[in-house]
Amino acid sequence: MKREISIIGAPMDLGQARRGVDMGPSAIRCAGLSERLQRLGYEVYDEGDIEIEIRERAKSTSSTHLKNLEAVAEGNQRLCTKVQEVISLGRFPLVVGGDHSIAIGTLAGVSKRAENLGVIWYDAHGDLNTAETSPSGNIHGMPLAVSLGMGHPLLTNIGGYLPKVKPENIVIIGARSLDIGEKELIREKGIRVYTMHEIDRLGMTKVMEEAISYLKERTDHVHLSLDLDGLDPKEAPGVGTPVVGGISYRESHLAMEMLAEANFITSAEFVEINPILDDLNRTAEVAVALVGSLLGENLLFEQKNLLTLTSS
Ligand code: B3U
Ligand code: MN
Ligand code: MN
Repeated sequence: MKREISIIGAPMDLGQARRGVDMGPSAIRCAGLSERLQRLGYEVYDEGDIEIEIRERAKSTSSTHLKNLEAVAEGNQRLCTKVQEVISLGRFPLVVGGDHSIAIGTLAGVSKRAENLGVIWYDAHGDLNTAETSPSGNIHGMPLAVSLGMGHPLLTNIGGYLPKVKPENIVIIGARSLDIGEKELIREKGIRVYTMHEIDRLGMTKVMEEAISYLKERTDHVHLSLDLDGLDPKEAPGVGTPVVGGISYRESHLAMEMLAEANFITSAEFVEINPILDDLNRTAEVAVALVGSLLGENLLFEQKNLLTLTSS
């Protein structure tokens, strides 16, 4: 049984305004990502970083208020191609960012093989803005809407088809900063959301049990898109848009361990790690620890089998 993982770095910072998140892939490598996975017994291939234009050269030429639109679209097209290549080799794509606009390319890459792609969006935000509803023009606040087929065609058409995901196949976990337009879209499309209120009320165990059984019923592949700002900024301070009152480190590990036990995640990305804003390299270290749990560290401890990472 193949247990191969490809790490793909996406040093994207053009989807938002703060400097430094392009160093996320480097920070997460420094925190020992590949060694951690090797220790779990996986065959790890580091694919290096995809090419992203630097901010100084990424002038937006079109009339839109979406910041760095063309350069964000080009980088995401390259990411999509890379993810598809990795999948065709039978490997698990693990994308490390970079701001959350890279989910546009990752989802375009992973959804091609799926009839019904499921997405777990672990985030303080909904990332469901369109050009019309975005308060900032920052594309990192839009990738989930783009994946639903809503937004600028340069973004929605990446990979050559749309939409990438159906609203009923999405579960958002950890939301606590949703814009008005995002709330309307969530209601209109019937997107399942577990806000901090539900996490407090039900507990993470119940939230994950529900999310897992909901997605198991209706999807054939499930992608985890984990924005480190889903966690509380006390525990993951190195993010560009921290929001107080977040998911704890322990709840996050529990969530990842439950996903490992369910053995149905077929791709993942960890985004928004900004080492310039971090407390030493703590947030990248948290990310690496969570990747370990997602990929079965606790199962090994309990002497169960390592995940198969079937890609079919
Ligand atoms: N919803 C706001 C803020 C935001 C979204 N994602 C992040 N921040 N990280 C926006 O700009 O769309
Ligand atoms: Mn996000
Ligand atoms: Mn966020």
